[in-house]
Amino acid sequence: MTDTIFQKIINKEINADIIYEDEKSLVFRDINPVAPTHLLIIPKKQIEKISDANEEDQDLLGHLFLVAGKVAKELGIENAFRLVVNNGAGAQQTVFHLHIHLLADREFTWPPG
Ligand code: DGP
Repeated sequence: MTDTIFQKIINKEINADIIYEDEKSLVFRDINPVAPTHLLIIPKKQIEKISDANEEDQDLLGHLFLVAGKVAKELGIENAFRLVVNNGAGAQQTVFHLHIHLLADREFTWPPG
């Protein structure tokens, strides 16, 4: 399996604006932001998409959400942010390493586009 661009960021083979890192996860700014604050929260474990996760990933997936809340607090955006996970090409997933988009600092509408 060839490494995705996110695996290269995890391996520090290419640069990213890293906001947070621990043994299980990494958070960095999206290179193509759709909001003034647009972060990507990723597991270091290679999981292509959320529908490929299984029971053994339960703690890891919970961890990613806790990291989202923690980083949001650190940035002072904890009262208004949106988390998005695109699953599969039909849902606009382009990088096949599971990631949660964290968007903030703009107006949001519902339903999302
Ligand atoms: P998605 O469409 O859900 O697969 O989102 C992938 C996101 O990854 C997209 O918003 C752009 C971002 N992205 C792609 N390549 C890079 C990169 O090399 N660096 C960073 N920081 N973000 C990237």
